This record gives sequence, structure tokens and C-alpha cells, in this order.
Amino acid sequence: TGWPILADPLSGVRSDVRSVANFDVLLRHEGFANSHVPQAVLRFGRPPASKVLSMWVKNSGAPVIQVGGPGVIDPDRNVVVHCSADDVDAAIAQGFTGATGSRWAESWRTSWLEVDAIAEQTLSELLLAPELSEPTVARVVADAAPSNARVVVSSSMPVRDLEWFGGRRAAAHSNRGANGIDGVMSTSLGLALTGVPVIAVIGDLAFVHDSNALWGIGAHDVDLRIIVIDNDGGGIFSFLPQASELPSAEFERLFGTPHGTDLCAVAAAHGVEAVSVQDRDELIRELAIPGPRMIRVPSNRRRNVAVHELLVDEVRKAIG
Ligand SMILES: Cc1ncc(C[n+]2csc(CCOP(=O)(O)OP(=O)(O)O)c2C)c(N)n1
Repeated sequence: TGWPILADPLSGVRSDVRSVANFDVLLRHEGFANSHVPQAVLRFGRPPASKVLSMWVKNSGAPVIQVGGPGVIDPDRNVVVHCSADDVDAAIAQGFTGATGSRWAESWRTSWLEVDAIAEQTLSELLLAPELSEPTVARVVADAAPSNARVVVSSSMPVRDLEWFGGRRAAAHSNRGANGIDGVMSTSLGLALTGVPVIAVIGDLAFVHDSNALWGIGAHDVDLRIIVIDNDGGGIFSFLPQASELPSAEFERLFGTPHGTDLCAVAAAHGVEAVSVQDRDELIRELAIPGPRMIRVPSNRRRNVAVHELLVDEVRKAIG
């Protein structure tokens, strides 16, 4: 139809040439966001994790046509029509072509894809740096996961980092539900029990929350490779205003919630081999080894915010 497709890693269409993978970072560029305001939004399934995207759609006042379910997913109260994918197929079969082929449609989509390509190139180069960061982990997983492997990302930052920095190849499963961090190890193990290699990318709190899923893992022949991003607490909260507005001790007690758990020891207690990695190449090497294994990536919550800001800034500069 000529409409740009803003595709998250859970959509399965992210690698399509018509997809815009870096939509979150693009929409943080005020000039781009303001000059690309939509008149209507067709949304398949539930919204991506990006708050920037949902606010941009909401503020545009554009009507949202939601395709598929489950149920009517309408957190921003802007869904005007709910229909099924079959309804869309039927409309196309009846000759609905939208603006396909029109000069307007082509230039609209191209204006997205050109800027997306700039963002993609900028991020790809920056994320090649040897230092490990949480966005780098997302990009490495998207690019270096074996082609037959499935990726599972936990709620909180892993699902967001894959969406924002994972690039075009990012594809994953995630229990989105109500953003719960629970059950991620169990989901990953369940998927691995189907016989496919699984790479689980999970925050330290989510890992600790469901580490019990590893109980008895040795009795199963599973290739489960667990990447735990260990920033010792809830890294997502450092992006919120309370991170700077509360006294640091109070913020840590209420939001950061550091626990100091020795995560490699937790894995070892379940008979799962565990290593800590220090740089990008080491992560790539470890990721190639079949599981069950755990790879711990040490991180720092405050530095993580700075890394995100730097990446977004560099893309902003590259777009101009
Ligand atoms: C079951 C459940 N309990 C609590 C929360 C609230 N919560 C949202 S994000 C978060 C922190 C998660 O920390 P971690 O898994 O280490 O990921 P990070 O934020 O560091 O990416 C918490 C506790 C939740 N979403 N789900």
C-alpha cells in the first residue's frame, strides 16, 4: 500500500525491506517526528514497547485501526475500528489497493526508509565497539544468534533494547502480557524443550524471579543459552524522573533494588555452567556454545542511561 511498516522484533516482519526497524530512535528526533505525523494508523496485534511511538501516535490524534487481537488492545483509547486479518485479506481481494503505486505513497514510504537507513548505519557502526553495553547485547543477539535459534527477551529493558537497537534482523518471542518480568526462564525452557536452540536475554531481577525454572534442567536435553544482563537491580527505573529527583539512597531502596546475588552461583547450583563476559567478542564466542549455559553480562544502571542517550544523540546528529 505504500505505508511504512514500523515493525518490532516480535512482529516477524522486521526484516522485510518495507519495514522501518529504528522507529523508536527516529521518533526521538523532533524534526523527523513532527514532519511525519500520521493521518491514520493500521496496527497489527499489540503495540510495540516503545513509549515514544505510542505517545507520537496518541498526540497525532490519528485514528488507529487495530487488526487482530486478543481482544481490543487500546491503552491510549485511540482505536476506532477493530477487525481481523481475514477482513484485511478480504478487502485486498476486493480490489482495495490503498495508495499503491501513487507517487505520493512511494515518496511517503521512501522518506521513512531513507532516514531509517541512516539510523541503521549509525547504530550498526557504534554497536561494533568492543565495550559491552546493554544495547550492544541486543545487537549481538540479533546478528550473531544461530539461524535456527529462537530468542526470548524479558520485559523491562531487554525487550526494549532489542526493539530500539537490535536492527533489522531482530526477531524474538516475549511474554508481554501486562509487562510482567515473571516466568521468563520457564517460557524459555518450554520453548527449548521443543528441540530448538533458545537464547534467553533476561534482566537480573527477572532471572532471580524465575530461577526456580532451572530446577532439574539437567534431566532434559535442551540447548538453552541464557544471557543475564546483571546491572544489580531494575535498570529501567533509571530512565524515570525519580532517578534524579529522589535522594539516591531512597531511589535505590524503592526502585533500583540492588540484591547483590551471585548469579553465576545460582546457575551453578542448578548444574548450569556459567561465565561472565567482558567484551563484545567474548560474548559472541560464548553465544556460539550450545547450552544449557548462562552468560552473565555485567552492566551498570547509570552508565546504561548515558549509553542510550549517546546512541540516540549520534543518530540525531547523523539525521541532521
Ligand atoms: C512480576 C513483576 N513484578 C514486578 C514488576 C515491576 N518491574 C518492572 S520492571 C522491573 C525491574 C526489572 O529488572 P530486571 O529484570 O533486572 O531488568 P532491567 O530493568 O534491569 O532491564 C520491575 C521489578 C513487573 N513488571 N513484573
